[in-house]
Amino acid sequence: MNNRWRKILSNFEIEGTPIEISRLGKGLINDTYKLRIVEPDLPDYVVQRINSDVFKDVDKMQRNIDRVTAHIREKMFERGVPGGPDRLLTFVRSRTGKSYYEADGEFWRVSKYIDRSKSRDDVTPELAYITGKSFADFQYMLSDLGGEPLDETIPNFHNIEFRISQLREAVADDKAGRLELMRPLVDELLDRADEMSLAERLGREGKLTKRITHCDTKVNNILFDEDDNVLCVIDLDTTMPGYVLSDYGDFIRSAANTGAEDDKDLDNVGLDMEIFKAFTRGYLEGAKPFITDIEKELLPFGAKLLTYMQTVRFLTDYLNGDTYYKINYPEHNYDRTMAQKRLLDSLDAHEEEMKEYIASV
Ligand code: ADP
Ligand code: GN1
Ligand code: MG
Repeated sequence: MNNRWRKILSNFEIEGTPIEISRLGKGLINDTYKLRIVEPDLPDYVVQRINSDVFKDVDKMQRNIDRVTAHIREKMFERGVPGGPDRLLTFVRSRTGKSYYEADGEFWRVSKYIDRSKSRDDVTPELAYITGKSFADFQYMLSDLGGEPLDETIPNFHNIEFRISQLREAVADDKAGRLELMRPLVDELLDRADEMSLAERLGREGKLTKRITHCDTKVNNILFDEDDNVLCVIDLDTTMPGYVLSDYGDFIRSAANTGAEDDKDLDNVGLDMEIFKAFTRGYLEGAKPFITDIEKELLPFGAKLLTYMQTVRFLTDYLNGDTYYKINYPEHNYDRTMAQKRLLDSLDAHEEEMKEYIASV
């Protein structure tokens, strides 16, 4: 462990002797590490450098997260859920008493590593079912969070009208000189702008209400134990007011794909109906206490919307010259864009089948 790490860690109330730090996860925004502690009876830690270009007000974000975790802790206590701290993110206080520390313009936070946890990038139908229940239950537990509404940690994060306006700007600027090749796709996506703005319109008309949503319901934001039980929902940075369509749709987008998010072989990519069905069944079971008819009816639209939105976001970043998402090679955002678009085509093709299934549950 070098001096730079020692200095960062010295700002947090860490128990035990840090020995080794190693990279963790595949997130596209923050940098995540595992910190190993020498003493075997003490927990390890997760150390993260928060991307403050993306999360511009870290203090507000951490206050959101503190409120969310405190509320869920209370719910678990009321329910008598065993396991306590193993079942919820626990952030370590820094010297300032807050759950993060700013040093040299960098923002850091530390949480307890959840012991014997596994995360996955793909799921079986059984896991999709319990994941659906867990994300719905996460929304349910937060449905009676009192006080001021949570802060939008990224303003307009899942507002498709805003994302479309960002694409239009990227097209106008063509900063990376990549527009010519992408023009047909840009036109095809922009032609669907109205169709995809349905939720925002319904929101304005008062027909669809915002709840507290996680807004990053990728499979790797759930931790499982060695028997494949769900331990906890993690990565709470974007937990904020939103439509349930966000959480439902982002899971289908990220997990019910027969290929990878950045698959170069587009023939691998398509909707996995088994995962779709299992997740939907779990989600609807967990959401029973609160979901309205219109929300339920809009779920297939949510799956399309989040996939469309991610296509727009990857394409925007590609046109801007890769300034937002981490990339592993120069054309990475191109591959991501094309793979998301292929998934969107597949969702379009399965629309009736999705609707029929949801109506039957
Ligand atoms: P990001 O996706 O922004 O990089 P996450 O908070 O999702 O950050 O963490 C990345 C990965 O690190 C997760 O997918 C999970 O594998 C692992 N991880 C994160 N927090 C914990 C934790 N408290 N205990 C165990 N593993 C964790
Ligand atoms: C980012 O870094 P990660 O995996 O938590 C992004 C999500 C995207 C996702 C695409 C703050 O999430 O919105 O859906 O990449 N997070 C942010 O894989 O933009
Ligand atoms: Mg994550």
